[in-house]
Amino acid sequence: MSRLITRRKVITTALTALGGASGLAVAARLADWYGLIPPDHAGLYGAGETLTYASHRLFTARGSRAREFRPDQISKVAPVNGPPPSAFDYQQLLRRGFTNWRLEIDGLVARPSSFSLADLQGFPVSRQITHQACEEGWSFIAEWIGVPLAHVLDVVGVSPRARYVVFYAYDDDWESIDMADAMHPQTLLAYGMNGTELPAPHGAPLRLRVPRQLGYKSIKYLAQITVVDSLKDVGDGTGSSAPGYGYSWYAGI
Ligand SMILES: Nc1nc2c(c(=O)[nH]1)N[C@H]1C(S)=C(S)[C@@H](COP(=O)(O)O)O[C@H]1N2
Ligand SMILES: [Mo]
Repeated sequence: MSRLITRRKVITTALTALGGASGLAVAARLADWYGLIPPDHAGLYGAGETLTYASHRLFTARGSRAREFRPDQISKVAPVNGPPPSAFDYQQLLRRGFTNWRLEIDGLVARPSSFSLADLQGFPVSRQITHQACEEGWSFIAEWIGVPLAHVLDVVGVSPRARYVVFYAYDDDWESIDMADAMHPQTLLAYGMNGTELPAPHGAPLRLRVPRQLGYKSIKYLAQITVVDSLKDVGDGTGSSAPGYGYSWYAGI
C-alpha cells in the first residue's frame, strides 16, 4: 500500500475527524454565514484558523473565563519577550515616569479621548492572577492590575458598527481583537503587575492583557487604540504584526 498521503488528504481527514467530533464542519459553514472570518484567513493558517475562531465564538459559552490562580501560585520568574522600545519618544517618557504619556482612543467612538495614567487609575480597578503563555513555549503566572477595557470603551462610547479594537505600541508592534474579547470582563488595560506598577520590560506604562489568547496578543507599551468596523484597510490588512512572523491573528486558548 502506498505510504504517500497528500497534504490535502491529511488536512481533509483531520478536519472531517474534528468536524465529526465537535461540530467544526458545521462551524466552517456558519463562519461564513456569521462573518466570523479572521482578517488573515488567506494566510498560512487559512481554514484551520477560521475553524478555530468560528468554533470558539459559536460553541464556547459566551463570556467563558480564563482560569484564575491563587497568590501562592504566582511564578517566581516572569520572562520577557520584546525589550522596552529604544525609540527616543518612549525613552523620554520612561525617564519622566510617564507623566506626559497619554493613551489616545479614536475611531468609531462617540468621544475620542486622551487619557493620562492617573485618569486610567481612577477607573474601577480589576485584578486577575492569570497564566501568560508565549507561543515560543514558555509561560508564567502573574497578577495583573488595571481597568477592564470594556469600561474604557463604555466611557468613550463605542459605535454599534464597531467590530474590532486595534492597539498600537511604541515599538511598532500592533494587534487587534474582536468585540467579544474586547468586552470580556478579563480583558484588561493593565498598569500594575504583582502588586507594583508595571515594570518597563513588561510593558510600562500600559499593556493589554487578553488571558484567553496566547501571549503575543497581550501587547505592551501602548500608545493608541482605534475602534474600527473592518481591518481590511488597517496596516497590511492581516489584523496584527503576528501573521508577518508566521503566527495567526486569532490565538485563542
Ligand atoms: N509591544 C510589544 N508587545 C508585546 C511583545 C512585543 O515584542 N512588543 N511581545 C509579545 C509576546 S510574544 C509575549 S509572549 C508577551 C510577553 O509578555 P512579557 O514580556 O510581559 O512576558 O508580550 C507580547 N507583547
Ligand atoms: Mo510570545
